[in-house]
Amino acid sequence: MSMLLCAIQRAWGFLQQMQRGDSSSETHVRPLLGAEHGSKSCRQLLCLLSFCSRLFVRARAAGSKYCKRASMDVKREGIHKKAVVSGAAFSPGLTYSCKVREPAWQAKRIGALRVEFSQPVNLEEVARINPEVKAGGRFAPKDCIALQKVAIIIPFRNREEHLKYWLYYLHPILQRQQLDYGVYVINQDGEEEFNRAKLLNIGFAEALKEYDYDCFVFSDVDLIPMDDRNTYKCYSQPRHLSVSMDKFGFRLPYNQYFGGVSALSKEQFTKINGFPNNYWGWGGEDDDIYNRLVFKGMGISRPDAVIGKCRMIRHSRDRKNEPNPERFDRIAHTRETMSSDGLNTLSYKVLRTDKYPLYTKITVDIGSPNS
Ligand SMILES: [Mn+2]
Repeated sequence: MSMLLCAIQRAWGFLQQMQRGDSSSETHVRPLLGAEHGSKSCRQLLCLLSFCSRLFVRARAAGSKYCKRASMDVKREGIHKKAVVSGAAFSPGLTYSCKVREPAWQAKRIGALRVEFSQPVNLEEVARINPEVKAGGRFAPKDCIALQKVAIIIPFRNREEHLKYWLYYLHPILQRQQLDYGVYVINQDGEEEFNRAKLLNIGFAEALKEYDYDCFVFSDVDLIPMDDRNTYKCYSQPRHLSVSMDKFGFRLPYNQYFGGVSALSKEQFTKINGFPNNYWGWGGEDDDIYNRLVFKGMGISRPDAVIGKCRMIRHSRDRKNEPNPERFDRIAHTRETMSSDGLNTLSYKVLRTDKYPLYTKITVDIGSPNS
C-alpha cells in the first residue's frame, strides 16, 4: 500500500514538473514531441501515459514482493505446493543449468527448504506428484535443453526408508534445477562388508551403458539438501555439495572433507582412475578420493555454507559397515595405489536391474575383500 501511495506521490510530482516544463524530467518526453512542436494537451497526454506506466512498474514491483511472501508460505508448508515464487529469493551469482534463459527459469527455484523426516513416505504418491519423471527415474526439462546430463549414483543396502525420503525430496528439486538426469541406486548384494566407493564406480560404469552422461553426482542415500540452489551438476573443479551438514553442526568437519554428496564430470572421474575398490567397511574412501583429486592437480569447488546446508537422516550404524581399520594406512598410500586400483581394475557382476518409476536399481555382486 505504501508503495502505491509513494508511486502516486511521485507521479504527481512528475506531472507538476512536466507542466512547469522542468527540463530534468521532460527529457523523457521531448524527443518524441520534437523540440518546439508539442502542444500543451499533447504533453499532458504523454504525462498521463508516463504516469500510468510508472504505476504499472510500481505495481509489478509490489507484486513480486507478494510472490516472495508466497514463497515463504511454500517453505513453511513443505516443498510440494505449487511454487509461485519470484526470483527475489534467488542468488544472482548462480550459474545457469539450462540452455534457454527463459524468464521463468529462476522462478522455478525456491531457495531454503524445510526438510524433516517425521511423516512416512508413500512412493506411489511421490510418483503421482512427479508425473514428468519417467521410468527408471529419468527426467529432462521440456522448455529448454539441459547443459549437462547428470547420473545420480546412490550406494545402497537395506535403507529402503531412507531411499523413500531421498526420492520424495530430490525429484522435485532436481526438476526445478532443470537437469537432464537419471537416478541409479547401486545395491550391494550379500552380507560382505559394505564397499561404498566400489559401488560408486559401478554406478558410473552402468549409467554410461544407458545414456551419454557427462556428469556424475555421488550421493549417500540419507543426505537431503536444504536449499534447491545447491545445483546437482558438475563444475570446472570437482564439486563437494554436502558442505554444511546438520550432523556436523552445519559446518565442514575438516577442510579436506569430500564425503556425503559430490559431483565429478566424466573427465574428472576418469582422470583419477575413478574411486578405490579396496575400502571395505566404513570410512576412508572419501579421503582417498580427495587425495586422488589433489594428486591430479585438481581442487575442490563448493557452494557457500548457507546454500550447502543439508540434513542427514539419523540412523544407527549398519550391520557389516564397521569402521575399516585399514583405512589410515590406505589413505597414506593413495599416490602409489591410485593407478592400479580404480576404474581400470573394476570387476563385479550385475545380478539384476529393476526399473522403478522413480529410480533404477542395479543389484550387484561385488565380491569380497580377499577375492
Ligand atoms: Mn549416514
